[in-house]
Order: sequence, then C-alpha cells, then structure tokens
Amino acid sequence: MNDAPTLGTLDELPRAYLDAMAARNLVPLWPSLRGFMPVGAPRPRSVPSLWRYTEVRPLLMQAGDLTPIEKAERRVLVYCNPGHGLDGLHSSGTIYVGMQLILPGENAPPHRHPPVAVRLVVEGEGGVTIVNGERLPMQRGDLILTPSLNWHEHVHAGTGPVVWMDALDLPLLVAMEAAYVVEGDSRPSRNAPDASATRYRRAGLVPYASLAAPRAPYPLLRWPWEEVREALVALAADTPAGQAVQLAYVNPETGGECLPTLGFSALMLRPGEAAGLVRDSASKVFHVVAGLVDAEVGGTDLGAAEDADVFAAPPHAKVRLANRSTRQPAFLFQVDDAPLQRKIGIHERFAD
Ligand code: 1HN
Repeated sequence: MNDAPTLGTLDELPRAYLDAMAARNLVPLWPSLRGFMPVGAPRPRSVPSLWRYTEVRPLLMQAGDLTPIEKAERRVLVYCNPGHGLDGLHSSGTIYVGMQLILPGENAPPHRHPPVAVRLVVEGEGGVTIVNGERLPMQRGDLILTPSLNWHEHVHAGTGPVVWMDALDLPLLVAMEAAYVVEGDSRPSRNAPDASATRYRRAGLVPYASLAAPRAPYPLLRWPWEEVREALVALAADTPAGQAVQLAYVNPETGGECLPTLGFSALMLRPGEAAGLVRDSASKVFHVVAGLVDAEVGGTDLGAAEDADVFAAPPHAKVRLANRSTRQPAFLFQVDDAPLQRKIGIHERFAD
C-alpha cells in the first residue's frame, strides 16, 4: 500500500488569508481532508456499546410515572452511541434505536413521517400498532414495519406495561435534512386485522391476484416471532457448525429487502456455539431476543448480553458471538444499513 502524503495544516496558512476565506464562506479542503476521508478504512464516530435491559427497564418504567403519554406522544428512552454523544439520537451513524413504553389505556397518536420505523416487541400483552388502519398485534419478538410516510399509531387495551424496541433510519434522514412529522386523525379501520400476515402466511406462496396487480411496496407488515424462530431452528439443520444461523426478513413479493434503507435479520446460535459474522461495511444494532451471548465487537469485549439487551457495531467492525449456554439456543435480531449501502453501491464484505 502506498503511504499517503501528510497534508498541509491550517496553522501553516497566514491568518489574513484564512480570514479572507472565512469572510466569503470558504475553507481550504486539505487540512480537513484526511479527517473526512481517512486512508484505508473509515474511522467511525460510533463505538461498540452495550445497553442492558435490566438497567434500562427501571428508568423506562419511571418515565411511565413521570411523563403522561400526552406529554410524550412516544414515551421512549433513546440508545445513544457514546461516540456520538447524547444529542444526536444516534445508536450508529445511520440507525436510531430506542425502547418505547405504553401503559394500559394509552394511545400513542397517529402520525406519519419520512423515516422508516420498525418495532421489535420486548414485553407485555395487548399492545397493537395500527398501520394505515391495519391492526397489528404485538407479541414478544414480533417484527412490525411502519414504512416511510405510512400512518401509524399504537394502542394498548390490555393490562400491564408493553415495551418494544424502535429502530429508525432517523440519523440518516436528519443528515438529509428530510425528517419531519405530520400529525393526523386515526385512519379508518380496515376491519381486516393483521391482513398482511394472513395474505403472506408462508414463504413461497402469495395471493394469486397479486401476480396480475402492480406490486404493493410493503405487502407484509408483521413477522410473528414464533414463525421466525421455527424457521431458524429448521435452517440450523442445514447450517455448518460454527456459523450463525441467519435469516433475512424480506419483501415476500420481490424477495428483496423489506425496507429500502435498513435491513433486518434473525440469528440463532446453537448451544455452546461461537461464530464470527462476516465483516462488512454496514453499521449494525443487535437485540438479544432470548439467551445469553458473549459479544465481541471490533476487538472490544462487551461481555455477556441477555434478553432484550442491545449492542451496536460500527461499520467495518468484526462481530463475534458466543452462546454461553450449552443447553439452550440463543436468538438475536439484527438491524443494519446494508440495504442502503447496496443501493448506492458501497456495500463491501471482507474475507477476514
Ligand atoms: C416515532 O414515530 C415512533 O411512531 C417512535 O412509535 C420513535 C423516534 C423518532 C422519530 C419518530 C413511533 C420515534 C418516532
């Protein structure tokens, strides 16, 4: 590899020259070029980090006491990557993750916005997300999509708290200066609860009429965890030992990613199994659905992550996972920005 030459710095330039430029909203590129374009690999601000649900939960429940839903709209504690500080709502450079609480009888009112959001249900019974009038029941581990600009609201007619993890491409849309929200009235209920999961019940089967119709961009909105888990267990029989079993959530009409910017997958580590994931250029956030997993990210040992714990992996970081249990499988959910990276032609996978 060629050594890149050291570039000139700001303090080598005359003050009057810099002032003359600044007065005209100009700066020289070369003193900051390497900072924006490091040689060989990106230098992410994001750092490997872990949030433990046992530490988050009491603070989230306290939010339920302190802040009524009317004062919050969405009662969420945001998982801020320490490399980005506490202001920018970054879990990674592109991914926002938070834990949302809704209490019985509450209603998180309808709105729509350009950022995409997904929910991964953590605990509680009776929560419902309504997307464009379609009622989607929320159970532990279920994945629910709220695509860009689609109306969505959350209601809870059950008992006890309901908690889910939200993942959005908010940092990306903030960088694009494209984030805003429209508030509105509830969409008329379509009286077809969970219709998308009914129509796309099984992989490889689609409603016959859909072949003749223009494809809906988001035909499936909810993946019940029970079915994802079963599919992982089945795929484990066909996955070499020492390799994580991994399934991608895809659009059942196209077979492609189910949302344009963020990708979602489910992972299983068999009892006692340790596996390194293929290192790639995407940033990622992992959520432990069930189990006890040792996580090493970019050479940093994050320790053991258990149910509902979340950890972030910067772009290009190697991720190693090990199931601590020799009896039970461990299950994780992964969010990454690979779909966007693929679309703009920058996604890279590394052999190491
Ligand atoms: C949002 O709309 C929700 O609808 C949750 O539940 C979290 C964070 C930032 C911006 C919009 C929701 C959000 C959000």
